Amino acid sequence: MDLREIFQNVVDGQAADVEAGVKTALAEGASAEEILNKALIAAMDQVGQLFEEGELFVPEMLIAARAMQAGLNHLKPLLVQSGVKSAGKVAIGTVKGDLHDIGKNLVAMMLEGSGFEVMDLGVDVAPEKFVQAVREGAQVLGFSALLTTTMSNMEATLQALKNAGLRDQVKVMVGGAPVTQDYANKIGADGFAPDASSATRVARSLVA
Ligand code: B1M
Repeated sequence: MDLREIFQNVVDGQAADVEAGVKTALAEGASAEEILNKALIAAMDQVGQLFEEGELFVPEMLIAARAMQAGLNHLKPLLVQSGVKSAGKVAIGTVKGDLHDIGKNLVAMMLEGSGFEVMDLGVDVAPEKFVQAVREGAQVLGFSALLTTTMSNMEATLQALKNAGLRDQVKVMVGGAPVTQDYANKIGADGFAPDASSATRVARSLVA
């Protein structure tokens, strides 16, 4: 099985072919780590690149992310077994009061595809739930918000981290359509990402 075939099927969003390709590659002796790095992660990097260049759009990126996920599902148990080092632990959620989760899910999938261990806290996430995630070992928290009315809950969550004495133990990345770098600076977040592909780069830099 040529790993380039799996790579291309991820880019093209062909989930069933990715799944079949991963199974064949494993049966033929390729290691889970090799498939992850040379096919799945490489393909998602390519998808992110094409998105930034305006060659791919959000629906295609979602479809590619799902195709990658289909392959990843077969590798996960093997990766845990072979002890592949996680890129870091990220807890991500849409902040309190906000039910939009498509962008957050996309960011979570891209992070997972880049080797992060992702705790998805869901939507309408109360500050205390983010605080708890830090206690459970999250190194990076990801706050997503799609409404101008819920963005302020990012600041409230940062305050909850300070109140719990945990602000220094975790990096905070924020994003979502109304969120900007200026806003991230204003509330004292550690990073901002305008889209899912840059979110993986920002998360990598935050744990580096
Ligand atoms: Co809502 N909605 N919505 N909505 N909705 C918007 C956001 C809105 C802009 C529509 C509009 O008026 N033009 C508007 C917000 C206005 C504002 O605040 N300025 C709005 C409104 C008003 C509302 C309601 C209040 C409507 C009502 O009930 N009167 C209501 C609020 C409900 C609530 O949350 N409490 C509501 C409800 C809903 C639905 C439930 C129907 C549905 C959500 C379904 C779901 O998510 N499961 C929905 C939808 C679909 C939208 C639009 C149409 C699409 C959002 C989306 O999924 N985009 C949206 C209009 C629009 O954006 N065109 C709209 C695609 C997604 C891939 O992009 O989420 O931006 P996005 O994510 C990007 C980046 O932002 C970034 O990466 C992603 C991928 O590149 N990103 C991060 C996101 N999170 C990140 C986190 C990071 C880093 C990057 O780090 C942690």
